[in-house]
Amino acid sequence: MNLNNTIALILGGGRGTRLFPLTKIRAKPAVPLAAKYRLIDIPISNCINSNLNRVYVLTQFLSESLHRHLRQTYHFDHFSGGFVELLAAQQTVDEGTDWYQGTADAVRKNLVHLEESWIEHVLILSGDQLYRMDFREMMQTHIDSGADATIAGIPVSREDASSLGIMQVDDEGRVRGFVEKPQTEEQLATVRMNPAWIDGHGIPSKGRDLLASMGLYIFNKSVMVDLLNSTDHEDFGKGIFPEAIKSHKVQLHLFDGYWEDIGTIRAFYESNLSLAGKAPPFDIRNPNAPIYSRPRYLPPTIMGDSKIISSLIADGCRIGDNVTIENSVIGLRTVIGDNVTIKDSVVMGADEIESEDDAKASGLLPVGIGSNSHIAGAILDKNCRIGENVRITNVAGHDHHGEDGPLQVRDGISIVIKNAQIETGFQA
Ligand code: ADQ
Ligand code: ADP
Repeated sequence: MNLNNTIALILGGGRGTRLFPLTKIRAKPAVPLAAKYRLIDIPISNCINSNLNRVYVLTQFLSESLHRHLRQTYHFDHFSGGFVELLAAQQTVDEGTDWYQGTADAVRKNLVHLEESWIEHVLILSGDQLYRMDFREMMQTHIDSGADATIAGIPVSREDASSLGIMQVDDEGRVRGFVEKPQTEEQLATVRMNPAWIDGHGIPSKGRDLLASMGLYIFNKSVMVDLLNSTDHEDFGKGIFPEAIKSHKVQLHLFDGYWEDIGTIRAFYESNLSLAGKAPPFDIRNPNAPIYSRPRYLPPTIMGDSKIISSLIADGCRIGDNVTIENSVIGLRTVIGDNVTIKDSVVMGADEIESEDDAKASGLLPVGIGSNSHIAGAILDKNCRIGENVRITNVAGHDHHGEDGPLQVRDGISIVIKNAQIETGFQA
């Protein structure tokens, strides 16, 4: 199976409110992930590892940093015809009327890019999920079943169902019912599966009797264009997909690997930390399907007499003496002073290695985490300047705190926003 007549459209994010404040000053696809990647590297790597190298990324605004990241990371031999290109709803971050109203609207506004006749299939992907999938297998399901559209689905239990689209399929795997984010038992009852069907397809159901949409679709191009042009649905999940199962043949592609939607602060935080454990559910070291990112030529991390337990440490860091880093993700170029404790935290690092002269000239605290500080249950966005003797542990037990300011709390997680400074001695 090859994907020579397929184009991938990656939905790079709406207003990004669920990942706020990480998306306050950057496009969602550019959010750093797993110490050295960005969210967008996951779906693009899946495409490349599936031999699919024609990719558009749909995003709300043309972010210079995202553009640079894509340009510097993904270039192909020009004889291959491959490209990864950004299609932005508008050119600036000012709010305006040109925002994509939803996922379907985003694709509808870019149909002009799909006109070339070699494009027969369109693969629609989400930009905020952590998983590894060979899309050639999904295409095989699509072709074998003769479907107009194929959707990837994964068995889930009741607890996970309310934030996902839930499908019901017939014996042949054709999708017959669908409810987007069911909230009530009555709604669930209309799409519940017989677990024996899931077991019968080689996937142990283990109490999971619901099939969730992973938000990944293959469409025959003409079908998708018709659906978009003949309706005004703004979203795939809420509008286009329910419409498609009524009027067309939509097939399930069953998947059972690791798959996480990381579109909320808590999911993003937990997925990052899960990668740092002894047996991570998602293997970033898989040599057969690597995750690609921008080559950076950084120096190795230098560490003093310190202790690291179950953590990811990226290149270019400087870590002092008597530091304890536990169950944490430490991003590129992070600087950590002496006697610092970092626990259950995601530290994104810095965009540049700051020289002492630059630090002095800036009149600000140096980039990094000052000596004797204690960070727990936190996300520190890039280029943070954390003073000495700072404690960020959310002692007050806030769940949601602050809409502005350098330190905010979301889903119980303290977040120091990008480029923020936290003064020496500060405690929260
Ligand atoms: P959600 O993830 O809630 O559910 P949605 O908000 O439409 O659906 O987001 C899908 C993807 O599109 C995300 O990557 C998001 O960032 C991006 N996106 C959203 N609005 C966008 C816009 N205006 N422009 C560009 N990109 C945009 C969907 C399905 C469910 C399914 C889950 C699986 O609707 O049925 O179960 O995905 O995660
Ligand atoms: P993020 O998207 O994570 O917030 P950016 O990619 O915008 O971060 O990087 C922030 C800063 O990093 C840029 O404003 C720029 O100063 C610097 N930078 C990173 N890579 C480059 C590069 N290749 N060329 C120039 N500046 C760069």
